Amino acid sequence: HFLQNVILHETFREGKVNVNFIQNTPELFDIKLPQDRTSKALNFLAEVIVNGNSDVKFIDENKVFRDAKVPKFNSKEDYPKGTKDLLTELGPEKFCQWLKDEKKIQYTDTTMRDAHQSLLATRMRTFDMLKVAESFAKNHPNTFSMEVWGGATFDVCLRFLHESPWTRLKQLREAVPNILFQMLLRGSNGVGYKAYPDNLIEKFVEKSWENGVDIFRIFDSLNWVKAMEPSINYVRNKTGGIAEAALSYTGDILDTTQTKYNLKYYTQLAKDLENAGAHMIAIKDMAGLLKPYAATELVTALKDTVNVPIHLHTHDTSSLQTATYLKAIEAGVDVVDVALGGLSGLTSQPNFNAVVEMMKRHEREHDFDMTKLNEFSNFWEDTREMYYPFESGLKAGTAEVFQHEIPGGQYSNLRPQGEALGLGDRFDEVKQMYSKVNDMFGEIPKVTPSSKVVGDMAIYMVTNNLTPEDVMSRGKELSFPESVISFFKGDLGQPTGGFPKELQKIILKDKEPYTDRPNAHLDPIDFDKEYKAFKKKYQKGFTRAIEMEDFLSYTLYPKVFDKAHENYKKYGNVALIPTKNFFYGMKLREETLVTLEPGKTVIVKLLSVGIPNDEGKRIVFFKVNGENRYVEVLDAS
Ligand code: 3PY
Ligand code: ZN
Repeated sequence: HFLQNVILHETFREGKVNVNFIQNTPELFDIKLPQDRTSKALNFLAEVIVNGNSDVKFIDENKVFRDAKVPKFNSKEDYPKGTKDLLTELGPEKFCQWLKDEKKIQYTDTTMRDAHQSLLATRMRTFDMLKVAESFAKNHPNTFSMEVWGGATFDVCLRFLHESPWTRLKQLREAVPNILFQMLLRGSNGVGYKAYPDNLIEKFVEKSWENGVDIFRIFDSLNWVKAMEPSINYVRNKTGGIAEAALSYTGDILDTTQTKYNLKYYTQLAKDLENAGAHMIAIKDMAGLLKPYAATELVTALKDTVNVPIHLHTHDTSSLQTATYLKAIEAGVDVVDVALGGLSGLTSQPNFNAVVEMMKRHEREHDFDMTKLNEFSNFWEDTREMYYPFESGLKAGTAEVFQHEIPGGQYSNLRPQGEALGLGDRFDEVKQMYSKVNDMFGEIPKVTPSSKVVGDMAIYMVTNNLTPEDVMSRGKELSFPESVISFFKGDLGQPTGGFPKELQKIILKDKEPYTDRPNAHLDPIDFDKEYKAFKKKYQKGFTRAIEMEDFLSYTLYPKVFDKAHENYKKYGNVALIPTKNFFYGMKLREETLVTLEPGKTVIVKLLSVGIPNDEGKRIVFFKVNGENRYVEVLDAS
């Protein structure tokens, strides 16, 4: 262990060792016999068996899970060439020219990011993704890109799944070396909910690229070009990847009574983003509001306005959006976002499998082996069963979305957020209030984090039985949610046309708003100093050398990182625990396989769970590879 401490020490790794190294480095002698990985995995299993997984709010004891089958592939065979190889060969500019010239419609598969973010509260675990990643890469190298990272997945991965999002990215990249990977970046808000220092976003972009991201879909929750520009530049200057800037679509361009978000607004925005350096433009229809005939107009106009490829993203909340895709494809859109059948539809993306069928014998058809593609849909349908506590409860498409405009990713969160505050029966009111708040705020695009501000205000008003008129007349006496105050101060940037002045005064009281970039008010990160301090604090709990990536996780989410780190020290790498056991523990006499590293799999069988002793602890007995082991767990009930 002394040797391990030496080898892992940063001074040693950087080759800066001198004769005083051992003498001046007392932490090298901090030798605690670490618990082995099997014991840590047993600690975790025993904890969930006795106390449950705190993230699972109810358990259906009768639930039977099906075995999700991984579609066949040849693990010995080389990967077929895909878009990632093409990007490496051509570089971003020529690659985008190739894409524009390509007649076949291209597909982005969002299954591993937006689909589960929008259907299962972002809880999909790396374990299940890794099961099929290689098979997908080998069976469907025709896929344009896979959205696998960013948005809410970063936060949820650390906070609820206790995994490192970076490890997820690295492992997926290894399993899928041939297809482009895509992430969703909230511009100056990174993968968080507030503005971060510019140099943090810059480092984040650089590291994301190094670990496997190729396409950065950059958006700003107020469509503020100034807020997207720095991220576009970081992608251009620090990576060999593609800067895809997004227009967040709101309103309805066909409705001539709506004058704010009309065709001219979007074409101008696209032009500005192209001028800011975007390699591609995305229409980010986060709520699924772009209707079929509007898609014809918008895509046609964008094609006439900019020279870069157009990528269309939508959510099928209304169940109408496949028609939108057909119209967009006929108008010349280059790529559309789809999710594998089993995780598609409703608040997720349109169905990959069905869209490919729709396009058969169309002049822009792109060939996919349907039998195989359907097997992947089945894999996710079966896998999804294990995530049932995180389902949103929405059972059918809803045309109401055209009124309330709640984004797909938020919809599945807003109901539980309301329920937690006792508004379970008043979700209809929350949805209506959401739309009224949008009007009060002067009609803003609603996408993370601006959507959260509108949601918080709606919930606040419903909880306190306030009407918009009440807010205007009695607002001076009210204390508004933190996120709302922060928004009106300018912390998320400036909305088109500015803030509604009267409401801004009511909400801010005597606080002064600002009108420049919120990032300008933040001190840059002192990487040298802060990274060093971070390493000193956290290295001990790590069985590998700490990396800049860990520091970035910590800087974005300090408390969440700290908790995940505590968890790691106790339970080791819980990403290795099979999903069924991760959420629900084990039944008596159940056997499960835990692969601790390639080639090292242990067979764990649950033998018995004892009654609590005087200290309230239960003894959980396992058989591990034929040997008896036990763990003591405090029963928290
Ligand atoms: C996110 O920011 O996570 C989104 O998915 C926005 O649509
Ligand atoms: Zn989305």
